[in-house]
Amino acid sequence: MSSGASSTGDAIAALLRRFTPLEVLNEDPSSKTAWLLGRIDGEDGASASAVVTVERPPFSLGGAGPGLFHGIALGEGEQNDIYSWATGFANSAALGPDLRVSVIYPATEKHISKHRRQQRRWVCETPQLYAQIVQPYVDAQPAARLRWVENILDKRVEAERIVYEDPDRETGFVILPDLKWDTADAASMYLVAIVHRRGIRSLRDLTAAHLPLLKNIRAKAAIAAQRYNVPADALRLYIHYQPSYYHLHVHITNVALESRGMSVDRAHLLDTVIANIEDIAPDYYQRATLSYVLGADSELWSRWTAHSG
Ligand code: G7M
Repeated sequence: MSSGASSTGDAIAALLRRFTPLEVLNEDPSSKTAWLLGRIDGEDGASASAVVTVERPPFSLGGAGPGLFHGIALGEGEQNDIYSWATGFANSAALGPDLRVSVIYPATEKHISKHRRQQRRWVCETPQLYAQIVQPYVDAQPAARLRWVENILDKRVEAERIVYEDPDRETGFVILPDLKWDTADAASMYLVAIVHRRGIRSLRDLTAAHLPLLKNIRAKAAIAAQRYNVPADALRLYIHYQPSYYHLHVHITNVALESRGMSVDRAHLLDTVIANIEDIAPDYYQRATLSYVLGADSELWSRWTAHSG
């Protein structure tokens, strides 16, 4: 799908009109997000699964003027002394959009299982267990999982969203807004740096040979963030282990943003990664024991249980 502004919105809206919901996969009141599984009938009559994420975006009230609440329609509420409250609809462009949707269509079983509420399991991965369980899983990832990454690196999609690029094949990368961020609100800034170099699958592959690349991302993230007036000392940079996609990328967020992805069971701070490799051992991540949490319905967890069972 191309990324022109309203034409993309129109295309997604047309898709969603054909969406039949089947199951609420998950709901998270704290991030005001819900994940739905459904079917979408294709133009050829065949139907396929779709995962739709709906969330309430943060307010961006910087330019709010006197007409802010002119369209407001409120329902049931309460008044008590000087306190009153009600819920309803803003109907106001000044308050920003009230819905953000993202669609995965057609969705694979892996997409569906990733978004379905599930029990979580802790694993402690030694280098030996990496070699026995995880590496075969990473090697078996279908190339199609990285099509969106290749689309970005080859400028086929999201090209106009790139805020910084270093084109060097070894130490270069692109920085652009993560799909989770609509760019309206700098306090929730969420960018992703995707490296040009192919074949660095995860944290486990990083060695001293990659220090120039990692330091380059560290340095240039500040230039990208300037675009949104986020200062260099308000950035949180981290790498997920396990990632969802095995092509090295670095998450760059405003420190003000508290997102699920920054939790200790997944996020490895880029500064620490650089220091571990530079100051402790060039092969730190080939020797380290790494702990993380997996969904109990994930394929990787089933490989762990098959190995221990
Ligand atoms: O968990 P992991 O470290 O693999 O995170 C991948 C990141 O890439 C997540 O923060 C996703 O929101 C982001 N992402 C995933 N896709 C499919 C896209 C995409 O198509 N475009 C952009 N800009 N970000 C994406």
